[in-house]
Amino acid sequence: MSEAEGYPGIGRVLVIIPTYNEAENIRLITERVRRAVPVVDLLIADDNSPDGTGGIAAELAAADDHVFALHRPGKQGLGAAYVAGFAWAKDKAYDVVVEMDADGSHAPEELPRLLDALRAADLVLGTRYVPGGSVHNWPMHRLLLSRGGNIYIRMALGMPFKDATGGYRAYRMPVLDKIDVPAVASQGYSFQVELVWRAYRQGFRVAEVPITFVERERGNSKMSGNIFKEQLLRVTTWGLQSRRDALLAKLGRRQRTGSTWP
Ligand SMILES: Nc1nc2c(ncn2[C@@H]2O[C@H](COP(=O)(O)OP(=O)(O)OP(=O)(O)O)[C@@H](O)[C@H]2O)c(=O)[nH]1
Ligand SMILES: [Mg+2]
Repeated sequence: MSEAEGYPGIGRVLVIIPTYNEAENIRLITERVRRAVPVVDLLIADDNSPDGTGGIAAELAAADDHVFALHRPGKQGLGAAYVAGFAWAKDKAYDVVVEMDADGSHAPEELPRLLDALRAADLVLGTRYVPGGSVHNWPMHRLLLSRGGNIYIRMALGMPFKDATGGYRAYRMPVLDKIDVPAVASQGYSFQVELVWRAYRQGFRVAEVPITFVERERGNSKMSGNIFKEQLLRVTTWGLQSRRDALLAKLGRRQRTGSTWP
């Protein structure tokens, strides 16, 4: 298959890496992506990082025609950076978009596993919590928070997925078209949850593949207590809304048919 046709059976793939103060990581992750899957393109979406990540991204883009940089005016959160990156991908007619962190937590060497699974799916989630998946160098409290959060999400939303908060995934473009990305209100981890939730409700095929998640070794985390609270609040609201909608639909059906059977 020629390079112009992209990844075999999948098409043209854009990996989006949002960055905020990732000067210590961005070169290495770019090299790793380019080496692991030479056929994909890469977009670094930087929020005018004070540590100069944007300048490094511009250098990397100038040196390699598979690498692009999107310079944004200031820190607006992970979700907003992805929304802008998705629009960029749509404009350039990519078939598939991949989300990946800059800090090395998501191994580019595992990207073929996600892309291969996308041949039989519309959205592939890289999942820490299935057999073969793992988390390295996380303190126990962080692991418990993440696993507990995912159990809560499964119960509240009735989705079967083991890792709805993860940020290593591959979307076919029609999924992003259909789920009205600009309307996604969440930031933080709930941005990731909201995207799966919207795709699942639209009936898209969602697959999970195991990944090896490694905690960042360099640079600072942007995770905060507020991000966790946002997730809890939003997931609870969506869960209640969806139960209300299901109930109203059932009542409407009964009224129409005159049936009193559930
Ligand atoms: N453009 C942009 N990128 C961001 C923003 N916040 C976080 N990121 C990037 O999003 C990715 C994930 O952020 P992290 O700080 O690693 O969040 P985390 O993985 O929950 O935290 P750690 O476990 O400490 O790594 C990284 O590539 C960040 O640079 C933001 O406001 N704007
Ligand atoms: Mg991280």
